[in-house]
Amino acid sequence: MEKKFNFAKQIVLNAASYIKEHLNDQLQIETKSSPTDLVTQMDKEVQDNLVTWILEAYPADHILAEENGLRHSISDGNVWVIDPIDGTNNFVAQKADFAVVLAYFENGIGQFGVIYDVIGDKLYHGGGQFDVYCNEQKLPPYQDRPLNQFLIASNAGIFERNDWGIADLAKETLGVRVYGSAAISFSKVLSGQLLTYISYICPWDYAAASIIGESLGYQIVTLTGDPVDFQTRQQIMMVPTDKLAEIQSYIYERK
Ligand code: 2AM
Ligand code: CA
Repeated sequence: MEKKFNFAKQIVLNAASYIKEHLNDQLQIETKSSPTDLVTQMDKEVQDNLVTWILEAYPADHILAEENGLRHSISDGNVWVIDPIDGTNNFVAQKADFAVVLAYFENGIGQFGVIYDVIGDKLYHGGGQFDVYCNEQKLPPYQDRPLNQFLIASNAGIFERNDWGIADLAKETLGVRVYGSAAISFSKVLSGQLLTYISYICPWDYAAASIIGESLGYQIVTLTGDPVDFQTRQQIMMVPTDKLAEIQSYIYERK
């Protein structure tokens, strides 16, 4: 597994080098499910590169990835989960605060995750049998403190509408942050800078963070407290297991 883990880190860094080399290329931007759900040729090219490298090295493995309808179930065999660019709108509008994300499962069991904040040059990696690091720095497990000493992050719409009482929860904290990339937000939870990240996202957005987070005392659950399905877009939160009950006490169903 160590060889596969090192390979994963290397191809994520290679994908990021490709993005940096082409950072000033003209972007061909298309919309997908909504006017704010964007994809560019870079998302597709980076994903194609990652898929090619993985299948050249491991021809019997399978892929679940955001673009081009690659939808293998994580519970069936050796499965790589790819988000080539997480935070595409940040990539398009800011050329910063986006990530390359890779997770690896064997028959549904998460083996490791890799999240690379490309412009911030921070590689978060680990989970399963591997310790969790940001670059060369080992990350400690969740350290508890009161709600009013933490920031939280969510997607802007959930906060704006107070969906599920999330704005009410935010009032009990130091405040809410909106970063526009699930992976960047999760990385700030993993490094203890945020208590939780609450959003409406897809399996490739949360797979790596769920594997890495489990090693540090976090879990990703739906806002109803159920396990995530790794198939559909769901309203989810990454929370410290120690704080799950307290956070859930603020959450209620509301549109
Ligand atoms: P993406 O950039 O890979 O699409 C933005 O709030 C965050 O939500 C990003 O991490 C974005 O991932 C994710 N997201 C998932 N599904 C989305 C959708 N349909 N529209 C916009 N953002 C989406
Ligand atoms: Ca993406």
